[in-house]
Formats: sequence, structure tokens, C-alpha cells
Amino acid sequence: MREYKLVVLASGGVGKSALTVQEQFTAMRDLYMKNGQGFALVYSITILRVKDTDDVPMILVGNKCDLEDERVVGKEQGQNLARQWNNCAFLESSAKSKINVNEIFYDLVQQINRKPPVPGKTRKKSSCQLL
Ligand SMILES: Nc1nc2c(ncn2[C@@H]2O[C@H](COP(=O)(O)OP(=O)(O)O)[C@@H](O)[C@H]2O)c(=O)[nH]1
Ligand SMILES: [Mg+2]
Repeated sequence: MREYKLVVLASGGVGKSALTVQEQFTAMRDLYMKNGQGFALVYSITILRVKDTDDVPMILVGNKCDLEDERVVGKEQGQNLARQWNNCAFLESSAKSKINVNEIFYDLVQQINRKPPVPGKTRKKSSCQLL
């Protein structure tokens, strides 16, 4: 089975732990961001950063979508931002209500699979680094 290195980036309190510590992802929490192949950028109301290339598997995630009453960032704002980022994927999620949690990681894995393999690269353990 192919293994994937996924990185979840977000400010504290946005929901990195809640999104990733859902049984099947607990084993993915240990390695380094520099080894990441796919990046989930999760925001609540935060500033976002990208790598210095437009060819990185990436998904923009608006978490806590169960808190509709407390919404500050509109879904369209998230979609527009994703569009500006070279049309990167976008999802709103809720770790609490289990909405689109698996989909974040499935989408990233699909994006990685669509990329041609890099010659000479060996694959090691899968991982998910929380920053
Ligand atoms: N309502 C709601 N709360 C969430 C959600 N995701 C995380 N939280 C809560 O937000 C707080 C911070 O989550 P945590 O995963 O620790 O954030 P981290 O600092 O990014 O790892 C905790 O109290 C979580 O229970 C969500 O989707 N909906
Ligand atoms: Mg955490």
C-alpha cells in the first residue's frame, strides 16, 4: 500500500488535533513538515501561507462549519481565496460533527496520485505533522 505524508497547517485552536486525531489518522502524526507531500491549510479566521511553488497538492479547509451562528468567514470568501491560490481545492469541515473530515485527506491523496512520480525518490513512513 502506498504511504502518504500529509501536513496540516493552522494556527492554534483551529482544530488540527480534532481533525487528525480520529483513529485512522493517529498513526500519521509524527514526521517532519519538510517531508510533506500534501498540505491541508486549515483556517478559522487566520492568515494563510503557501510554499514557493504552484505545484503542491493542497487543500484549503474552513473548519468548525458546525458553528454557523458564530461564522465570521463566509464560505464564498474561502472559495474565492482558494480560486486565487491557483484554483486549489476547498472544503468546509467540522471535526465535531464529522463533516468532510475524511474528504480532506482523500482529496489530498488523490492530488498526490495525479502527480507523476519523482525519479529516484524512495518512500518511507507516512506521516502527518501538526504545526
Ligand atoms: N465546534 C467545533 N469545535 C471544534 C472543531 N474542531 C475543533 N474544535 C474545538 O476547537 C478547540 C481547538 O481544537 P484543537 O484540535 O485542539 O486545535 P489545534 O490547536 O489546532 O490542534 C477544541 O476545543 C476543539 O474541541 C469543530 O469542527 N467544531
Ligand atoms: Mg493541537
